[in-house]
Amino acid sequence: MIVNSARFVVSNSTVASCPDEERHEYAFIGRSNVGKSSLINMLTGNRKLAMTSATPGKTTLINHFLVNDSWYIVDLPGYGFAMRSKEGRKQIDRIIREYILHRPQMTNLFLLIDVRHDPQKIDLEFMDWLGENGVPFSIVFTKLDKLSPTAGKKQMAKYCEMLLEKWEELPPVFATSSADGRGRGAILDYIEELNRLPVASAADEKDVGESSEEIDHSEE
Ligand SMILES: Nc1nc2c(ncn2[C@@H]2O[C@H](COP(=O)(O)OP(=O)(O)OP(=O)(O)O)[C@@H](O)[C@H]2O)c(=O)[nH]1
Ligand SMILES: [Mg+2]
Repeated sequence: MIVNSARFVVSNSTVASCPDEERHEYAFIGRSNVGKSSLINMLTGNRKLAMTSATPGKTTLINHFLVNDSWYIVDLPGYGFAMRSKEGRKQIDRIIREYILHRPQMTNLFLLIDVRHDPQKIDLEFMDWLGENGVPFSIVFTKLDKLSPTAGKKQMAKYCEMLLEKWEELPPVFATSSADGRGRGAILDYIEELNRLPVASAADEKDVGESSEEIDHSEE
């Protein structure tokens, strides 16, 4: 897919105030500093679209960007940022949870994992929570440019093997770098494919029965 245009539309702290339109949207989530905003800029070809920062905790709201005047990319705050106050973390977790569970037009959630790190409890628990709630998601390894090709492949294989110990099958997996653009075509093609499906609406929203567990920061 060719991206002809991408523009910022709105930031919100509650899902209820998000754009009320039947458009596909794709959200990007993961630990603080994993590279969500950078990936969005890489996908849209606009380095200034989503705000990025070397300091974790930059994105604190639900940010909608309209692409090709037809579908949305959503930049979400990162979870697991230890420097936030307990109240601040709770607030962010609430925003994330509500958005994910109550946004039927969110066609797919891209869960970002820094390829350099071994599996982290907080990400694994987050994936379990997505599974329990029937949320469609894909795994996006980020910052591949920071490892040699061999080390990157090895690290991803190790991660996937570990997931397969518990999961019957893997969700789609993408290898990316916002620095050199790898993975861009694969993600955009995947989005293009999903854009052909009808947009889900509140009427066919599954009764997901929100699990009451909060995202656990105890090891942060
Ligand atoms: N080398 C390299 N650096 C990256 C890549 N992606 C992100 N970064 C850097 O990682 C830092 C964090 O990137 P962001 O895109 O702001 O991360 P985020 O996940 O949006 O962070 P929060 O909004 O704070 O949750 C920045 O310094 C980026 O330049 C990548 O693919 N390669
Ligand atoms: Mg960000």
